[in-house]
Parts: sequence; C-alpha cells; structure tokens
Amino acid sequence: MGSQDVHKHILDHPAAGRVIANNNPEILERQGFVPNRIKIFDSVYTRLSDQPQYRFAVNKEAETVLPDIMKNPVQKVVRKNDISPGEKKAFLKKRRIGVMFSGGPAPGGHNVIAGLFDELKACNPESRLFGFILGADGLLESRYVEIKKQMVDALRNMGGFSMIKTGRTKIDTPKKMAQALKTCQTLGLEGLVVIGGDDSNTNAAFLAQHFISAGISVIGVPKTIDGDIQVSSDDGTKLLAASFGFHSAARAFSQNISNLASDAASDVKYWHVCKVMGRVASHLTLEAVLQTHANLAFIGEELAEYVDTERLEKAAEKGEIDYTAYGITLRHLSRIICDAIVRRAAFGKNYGVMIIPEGILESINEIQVFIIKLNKIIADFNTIHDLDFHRSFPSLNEKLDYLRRISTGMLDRNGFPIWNQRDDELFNQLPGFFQEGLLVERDLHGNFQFSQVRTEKIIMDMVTDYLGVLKEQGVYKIGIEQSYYQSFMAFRDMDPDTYAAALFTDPAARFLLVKPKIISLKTLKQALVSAGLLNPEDEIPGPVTEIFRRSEPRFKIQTHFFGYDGRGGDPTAFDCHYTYNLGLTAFHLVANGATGQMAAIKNLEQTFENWEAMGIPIARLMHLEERKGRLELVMEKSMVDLSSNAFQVFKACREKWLAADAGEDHFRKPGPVRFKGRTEDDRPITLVLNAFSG
Ligand code: FBP
Repeated sequence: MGSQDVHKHILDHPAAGRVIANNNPEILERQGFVPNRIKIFDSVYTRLSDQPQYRFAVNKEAETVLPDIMKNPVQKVVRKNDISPGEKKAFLKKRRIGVMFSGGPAPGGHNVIAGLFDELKACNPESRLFGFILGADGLLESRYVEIKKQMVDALRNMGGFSMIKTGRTKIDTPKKMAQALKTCQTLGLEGLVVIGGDDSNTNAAFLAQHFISAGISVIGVPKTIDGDIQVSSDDGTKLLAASFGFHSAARAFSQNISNLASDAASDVKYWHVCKVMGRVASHLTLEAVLQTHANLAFIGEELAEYVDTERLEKAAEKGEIDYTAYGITLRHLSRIICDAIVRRAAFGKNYGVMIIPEGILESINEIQVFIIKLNKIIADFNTIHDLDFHRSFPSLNEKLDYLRRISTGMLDRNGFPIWNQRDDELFNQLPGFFQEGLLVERDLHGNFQFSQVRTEKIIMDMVTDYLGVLKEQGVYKIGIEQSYYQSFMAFRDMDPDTYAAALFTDPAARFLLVKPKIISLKTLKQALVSAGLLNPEDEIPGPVTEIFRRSEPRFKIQTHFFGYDGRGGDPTAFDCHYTYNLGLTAFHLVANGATGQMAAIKNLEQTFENWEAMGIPIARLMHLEERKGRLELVMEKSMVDLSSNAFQVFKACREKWLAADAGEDHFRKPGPVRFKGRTEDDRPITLVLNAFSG
C-alpha cells in the first residue's frame, strides 16, 4: 500500500472521521442548548414602562449634543394587556433590523444575535435580520449579510464574533454619520442593534441622535469582558451589574490560573506571573483572584489611591507637603512584590501565582503622566501637521528625537513645553521595549493599547533586580523545614544541633532561616570557624554546604498573558442565558420604538426568576474623558469600587491567600466553563458578594 492509500484508508475509517470532525459531541450539545427566557418574554406583546424613580446626574455637554435622547427614562419591558387588534397587527408587522458587533470579542455575542433573531422571526417569519460585517466598517461601507437560521443555529451558545466579525472603527464625523444613515435607509431598517463596549455604546448614542429624524431606532447592548459597563442610578440601585462576556472570560482565565497554581505547588520552582486583560478597570483581576485565591493580586484602583504616609510625615515635620507621596511608583510596587516573595520563601515556598491587571500602568502615577502627555503630543502632531505621528517617525529613535526636540524648546520656543527636560531624562531611563510600548499607536477611539505593552516584564525585571539585592543582603532566603534538616543531617551522621546554632537565626523554629550574614561559602565558613565548629584550614562538611545551597533562592518566573484566549472562549451558562435575553430585550426595545437605550438585565446577581428586561438611557451615562489629548464625551467606565463587598472580601483574605506561613496554600479550583444544568447559578463571585447587604 502506498502512503497515499494508507492516508485514504485511515481517512475513510468511520472512527477517524468522527475524531477529526470539526464538531465533537460536546459542541453539538452546546449548540443545541436552549437558554431560559425571562418570564415577560412568554408574552408576545410587550410595552415599555417608564421607571422615573431611577435618576442620573446630567452632563451638560451630553444635554447639548444629544438633546433628543437625553430625556429618555429607564424603561422596563412589561406585558401589554388589553391590546387592540390594530395594535397586535402593528406589533407583528414585518420588520427589518440591522445588527453589528463592535470592539473586542466577548463570549455570548452570538446568543445576542440568536435571541434577537428568534424573537424577530417569532413575531413575523418574514421579518429580516441583517448583520454588518466587521462592525462599524460594514455599516459605513454597506457590507452586510442577511442572517439566516442555519447561521444562527451553528453558533448558538458558541464563543467569538465570527458570524459577522467585529471592528473598532469610530463613527465620529458628519460624513460617517451620513454614510451610516444611508446604509440603514437603503436597507429599510427600523432599528439597528450595536453590540459593544463603552466606546461602541457611545457610538450607538450618537447614531441614535442622528437617526431620530429618520425614525430609525438604535439600541446598544453591553458587551465587554472587562466588566466595566455597570450602571447604578443616583440612589445606588444597581440596574446593570455586569457586561456580558465578563463571567466567561474571568472563568476561562481562572481555570488557567488555577492550573498554574497546581503547577507551581507541584514543581515548587516557579512564580507564575499572570497578566489579565482589562484595559483600565481591574474587575477581571478581582474576579480571578476570588475564583482562584492566587497568592498575590493587584487591583489598579487600589494602587491609584496609594499614599506613602511615611513620606508625608517626614515632609510634615519640616512643615512641607510632599505631593510625590500621593500615588504609587513602579519602584514601590516592585518592592511590595519582593516583600511577598521573600516572606513566602522564608516558609520554604519559593513559588507562587500572582495576577497583574493589564491596565495597571493607569494606576501608576509616573507612567500615567507619560501616557497623558504622549497622547497630547501625538494628537497635536497629527492635527497641526495633518500627518500621522507613527508613520512620520517609524523608529523608536526618531520618536525619541522628536520628544527631545520638544523638551529643549526647539519646536516651540515661546510655549511652555508639555514635554520638559525632566520628562525626557526620566523617559530615557526606561528600557527601550517599554519606551516603545508607551509610544504604541492609540486605538481608533484614542485608547492606550495596554494589551501591547509588556507591563509584566518591566515590573518583573525590577522585582528580579531587587531580589538580587535582597539576596546579597541575606534577606531573601528559603526557609528549611526543621524536620527535614534534622533527618537530613542525621542520615549523614552529623549532629544537627551542633550546627543549628551557627547556621540559623532561630534554631528552634519550624522553618529554619540561615543567618543573614551567611550569603556565600566564604561567609558560611567564617560563621563555622567563629563558632568553633571548623578550623580555618578545614573544608566545610558536605552536608552543611548542601543545607546552605538549599537555602539559596533562585527566582524563576514564567509570565502568561490571559486575554485573547478568554475573550474568544465559549460562554458560561450564565452568559448563555444573559446574552440570549439581551437579544430578546433588544428586539422588544426596537419593536416598542425606543432609541438611544441600552438593553440591560436587572438583578443579574439574583436567581434567574428575578431577572428583568430593561432599557437604560445611554446619554445619561456619558461624561467627558481625555482621549487623544482632548476631552471627549463618552460613556463612563465603571471602575472597581474599593468599598464594595467583593473588594473588601479580597482585602480581608489576601494575607491568608498569600500563605506566607508554615501552612498550606489556599488555592481554589473554579472548575471548567459549563453551559447546562442549573449552572446559571454559577455567576460572577463579585456580583454575588456585592449583592449582600447589611
Ligand atoms: P472591549 O472594550 O472592546 O470589549 O475590549 C476590551 C479588551 O478585551 C481589553 O481587555 C483589551 O485591552 C483590549 O480589548 C485589546 O484590544 P485589541 O483587540 O485592540 O487588541
């Protein structure tokens, strides 16, 4: 048989066909899974009930530029009773709706489309759903596909946004607005559903305002793994506890982090450093540490609040205020990490797992200042010269040279340079890879692209350097378990107690720490000689050398970036149910003529029976934010609330989870991402904790 025939023979075998098929039984089961429907959707006819009790502070700028949608109230989707035949007919009319993804993928997006599609077709099988390809680009270029049942069925409960793809284009000029409107009018759309994050919902609000006179409604859907779309009214009522995709991504990351915890605790030689997505807010890190009990985790929002009290007090003694004491520096952060590593090592644990939020640099003052200044410099260059900064200065050296010219006043002799010589000096002290990272091109919405900066490297390089210093100082040592020391020495016919006093700071401790002054074989010998255990001309006994070697730490790290994997993953049961109902809600908002609203599910933190379908006015969630060097009106991101139960629980448990003691680690296994059974009960831990009162 030739090799060609062997392949054919294998490929024709039914078992081979089964195992290499694109779909496996589990995927088929996932695709066939039917999410629950919120009770209200048992009813065909709905109406929107205004909820004026939920109020929001009004942003003046938003009021000016979004006048027609600014007064929208929060609305609840409710049953429409006493419906006339005419109203029934109107509700069941043939409709055309458009839908697009926008921004990064998030698990559950396909279910939003599935919910929207199912409800649209259930009301009238002749209704049509159009999907714009590659997000806003599809809308602007009129690139679309009609979404058919087969396409939806193939991707029910499945991750990614592959059905119609996504993009990050911003609809920010009158020309683009006109193009978008033209596409929707040509297609005869009654409504457009924008599934996206804060920037995309901002897009949706501006489109809604622009489409008002054309009578086309625009509805946003809260998507982002970052979890930073959350809405509370002024009285603190939670109207939306999380964006979709957050739970699935957090669970996917957590499962991997927990696997790394198993690895760390098994081969006891690595610190696994896990950078976790979340461009600005640290919700994903908080959820991941609650899911896994990793030894160390940093919440950017907490670091941003850091105050160096010692420094403040010193300055106060001189009657001064040291403003540099406010905010954490990279150096200080690296010291905190070192301290944790050293403390664990003292109990024999020279390994562990730490989680660093992707957006941690936002919380580090010195770096944040660079980011803001560089945003402005790049934006000004683009506007003044009508060129692109990155194309004009492709190499790092050219960029640095441009900055240097600003700092020396060569480019603007009259002005007060935004980039001064001190900035230039400090910036030039950073390693090249990091300078390049800080100069990386901003995305189309003007966001700094944290995912492209090797933040973990800059931090861990500083940690490694300082641990080297601590090792030299005799501070960083691996504790040796007393029982091990005893049996090790006894097995080699050495009296453990004879040497213990000379070697260890506290010979009676459960974990023995070699004295700080013993940092080399030379200093070990000196210690033994001065204790009268060795003559200067004698060799150090082999077992003693071995014990010393065991106390010497080698700091080894493995870095991991969790982001794209989790955001492309399949949704959890929670997200399957959540997103399907968001799709149903989006349909009912369009069908009831709402516009400028974001589909939302209230009471996500409670059991499914309590979930409520809502519309939240996007314009009321707007604020001014620095983007590309100027203030722009965008939907406000929700940051980790340091007074929240979830953060407080983490704070209360972190010392225990660090496990810098003689006990075991406290790692938690969250288990795999699931999609069926009563697993919608498995919801984000942060949501569950934050829902507790009293
Ligand atoms: P969205 O806000 O669009 O959901 O995207 C969030 C995110 O996943 C961030 O966590 C991450 O910083 C960013 O996308 C990376 O984006 P890109 O796709 O441009 O690499």
